[in-house]
Amino acid sequence: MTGLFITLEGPEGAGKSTNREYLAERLRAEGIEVLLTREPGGTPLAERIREVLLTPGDEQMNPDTELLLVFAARAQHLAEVIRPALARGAVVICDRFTDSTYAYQGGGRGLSLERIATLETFVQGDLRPDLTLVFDLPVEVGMARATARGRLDRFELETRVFFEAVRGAFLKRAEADPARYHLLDAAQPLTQVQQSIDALVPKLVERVRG
Ligand code: T5A
Repeated sequence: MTGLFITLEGPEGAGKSTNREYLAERLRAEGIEVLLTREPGGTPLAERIREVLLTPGDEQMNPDTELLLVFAARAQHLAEVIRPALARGAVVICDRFTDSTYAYQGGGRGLSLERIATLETFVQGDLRPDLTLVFDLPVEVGMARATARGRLDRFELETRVFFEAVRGAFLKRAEADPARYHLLDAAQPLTQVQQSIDALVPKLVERVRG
């Protein structure tokens, strides 16, 4: 038995954390086992790596260091949490995954996409999400939401140019593979975003029940 691997992606403040709970509750209401997790993080060790990645510091982090830390956390998360949950047939909903690496380290930092793809295969083998919801919104709207929430993390301190590149990378990936990606207009009021999620639920339930 294999479960279903769903990832939520998009720029800062797009509503991924808010809506992951919403989607999980909708599936649980159908009697489906859902494991809700996030990246970077998802295990105690990976959460420690998350702290390193998100905490601003005096020493500038080298982009290659950042890339390797993201995949180090992912290797732990896959081994300890994601693969076991999928193996027992659960739906895994993960707030960010490797699309964020392509968008932030590839689009934002300008690292080689081929190098990211090599690490992706090294760490994940052939495991890829079954469905990726991309929460898309203008950079200024997302940043206003993130800023309203309080202190900014190391990524949120980046420039507008960086975030435009991140957004563009997500959109490019979504356009290239419409079978896997589902684009949501995250600038809409929350009730409308959640109506779009509701519309996906029957098909997901059908997929899980096979
Ligand atoms: N990263 C991650 C990499 O660089 N490489 C990688 O490989 C990975 C996996 C993680 C950081 O790590 C980077 C990317 C990130 O910078 P994070 O905290 O997990 O950081 O991700 P963030 O995007 O920073 O999380 P946010 O919490 O900022 O964004 P969310 O989760 O998209 O947004 P959410 O749900 O918290 O909502 C933000 C605010 O907006 C409101 C919410 O109530 C909340 O206050 N909101 C809305 N308001 C109006 N209308 C709506 N439709 C709304 N939806 C939400």
